[in-house]
Amino acid sequence: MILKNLLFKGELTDITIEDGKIAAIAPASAGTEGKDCSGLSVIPGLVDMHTHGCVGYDTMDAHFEEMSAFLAQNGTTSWLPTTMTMDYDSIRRVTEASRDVSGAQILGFHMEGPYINATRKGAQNGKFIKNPDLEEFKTLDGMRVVTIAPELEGGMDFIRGTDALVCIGHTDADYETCIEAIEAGANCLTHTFNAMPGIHHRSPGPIGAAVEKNIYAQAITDGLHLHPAVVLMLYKLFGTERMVIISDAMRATGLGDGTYEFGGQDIIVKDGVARTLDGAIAGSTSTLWRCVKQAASFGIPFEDAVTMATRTPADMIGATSKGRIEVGADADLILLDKNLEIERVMIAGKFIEERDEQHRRYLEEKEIVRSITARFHTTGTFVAHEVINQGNINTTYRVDFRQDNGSIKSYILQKVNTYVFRNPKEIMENIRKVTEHLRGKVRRMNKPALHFYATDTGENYYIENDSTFWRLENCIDGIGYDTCDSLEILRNAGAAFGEFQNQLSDFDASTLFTTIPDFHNTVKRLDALFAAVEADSCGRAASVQAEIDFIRANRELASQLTIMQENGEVPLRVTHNDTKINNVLFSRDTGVPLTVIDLDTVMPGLAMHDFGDAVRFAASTAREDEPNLEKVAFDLEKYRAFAEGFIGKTADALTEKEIRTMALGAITITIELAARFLADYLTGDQYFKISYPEHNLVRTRCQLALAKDMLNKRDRMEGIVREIVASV
Ligand code: GN1
Ligand code: MG
Repeated sequence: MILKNLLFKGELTDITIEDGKIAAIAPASAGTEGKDCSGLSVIPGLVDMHTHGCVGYDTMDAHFEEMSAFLAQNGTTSWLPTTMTMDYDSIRRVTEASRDVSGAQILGFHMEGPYINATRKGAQNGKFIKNPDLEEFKTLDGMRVVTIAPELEGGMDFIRGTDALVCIGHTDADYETCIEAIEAGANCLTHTFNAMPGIHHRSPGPIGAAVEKNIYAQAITDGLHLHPAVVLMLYKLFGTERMVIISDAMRATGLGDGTYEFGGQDIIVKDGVARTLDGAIAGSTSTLWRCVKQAASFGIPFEDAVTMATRTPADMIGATSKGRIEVGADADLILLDKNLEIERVMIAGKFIEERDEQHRRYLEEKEIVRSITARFHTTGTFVAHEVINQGNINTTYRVDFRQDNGSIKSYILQKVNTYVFRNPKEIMENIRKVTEHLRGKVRRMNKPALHFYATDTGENYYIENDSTFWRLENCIDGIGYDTCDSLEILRNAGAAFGEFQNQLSDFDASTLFTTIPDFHNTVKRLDALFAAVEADSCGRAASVQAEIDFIRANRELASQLTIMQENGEVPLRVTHNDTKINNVLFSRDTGVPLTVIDLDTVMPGLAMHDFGDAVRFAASTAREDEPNLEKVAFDLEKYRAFAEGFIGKTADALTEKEIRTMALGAITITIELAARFLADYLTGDQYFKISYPEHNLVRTRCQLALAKDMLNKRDRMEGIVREIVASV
């Protein structure tokens, strides 16, 4: 794309953009097509390294879409969502939230507290203040900047030890301490003058140290936090190379006066000024763009004010493709009219209007989620939702509700796939019985129990317009693994599924509905594949001959367990039937398994299938849909670890035949799943969710590669089970 007739540094020129980057800044040759910008001037998109919120949202809400959209409209094209002094879990949630936004790009996070000085807390919540803790900080993914008070115990070691950029702020440190902190690696002052000692002629304080050592200085130039003369003074002291304009904006930005929550406290905004109940100024309600214009109005040349909100912060945080208009930089641009009003904004080569589609879809989805969730008995007020990319069948969201005390309570909302689950009410009936059966046992173990919420009419589901089927369950705070290299965790996962089976051993299987008939009837699954090959409704069969041949060649082997079950040689038990390791949630603190989730397919089944499906997934060296088959192998060490956990729990209950066919269960279920993926590919991808057209084929090939490796290792797989049984 070429933007033509832009005023750049006082001259008319064209800017060529390729792959989201600036490819040329020069008049394009005559006759080349482009978008005429008829003399609009261009500056880089703004970079806000210190901002908390806007349009009713705060970084601590851990939902960035709305904020990013508003920021982009106001010229901020990238930012560091800045966290407040709060408890560790709340801050961690922020770092784990989705950064896939349609507007201003998220370059990482800025953590403002809790490692700050209580006497200079400003609007931070004193309740959560503590000394710097490097080990804790390291667990927070994506923290690019941290504000700390260096005088706190452990402050200097923290500065020396961290890779993040350290800003000195909310501090009572004197000049000498700040010099030491800067020598240890601190490189910036946080909202200079605010929440720190000022300059005294015998006590130059943090600012004296910062000037002497030539580090960066953030300044809130909204006209409220600093007197205009002080803004000019900082400009003269630090210059465009070192002074960074920030907004420090809070959630009222873009909205009117009123009472707002900020870091777990009430903030009152009156005439655009935000204050805590004690009267401390609590962040600004200005956009960064307004701060730039204010700074210019105080006498700083406009270009310099722009630099201090673009290139300087970008350089400071090491985002050197941001905040500049030069060849190779990201095409983050603001087009201004003659009165310096924002006309258009571009992020990574796309005008934000083109990104509106993503935002519009988000808002639509949000409205659906909000209105459906309202049907269930929840507490608090709806904040936002996030799509959870988990599972190949249902659509899953996390829905967050703010509670009266400011904390967030999350729920899991699911839209059940009624193509796959033809009778979802029966599933919910099964789940009700199973969770009730489990609840008492689980409580005795002091573990969280799954719970589905009721609607006003008392059902544990809600059907919208006779068509979509929804349910809401509690969100258990735990970690799930899509891949896992830790043998310890695998062993624990095996134990969790084994335990699950044990807990259901006294459950009356005859009370369960069969939610998907013949779910793991491998004979029928392969028949269905061959019927799909025969029909070839999408004309894809010819291209997958090798895969079909392999499955055909192993048809007999893969049918053995189904036939044994039909002959009564192995017993039906109440099984989970979908034992991917990501269906076990582990405690974040102790790593112990908390609960087994996804109970949709709890039905009578074979223990070998639960075991087999789990190792198929967890003992593979690659993801289930790895396209590069060289990466796909069956890892016997992982297999052993899982088997130790699973068999350790179930050996007593299992029959001799079951134990002997555990390894066969793994091979069977892997071939069966390959056949299911392939049948879905041949019939037009109606069953499994796909992310790209060939996804089911890629999954098929990956499963077959895994099955081949299992076949080669079958003797050892069987040997390992025998060894484990002998030792328990
Ligand atoms: C499906 O929804 P999810 O991802 O938990 C499927 C399983 C497959 C699995 C493969 C009801 O499970 O049988 O093994 O994909 N569930 C159903 O990833 O078909
Ligand atoms: Mg499932």
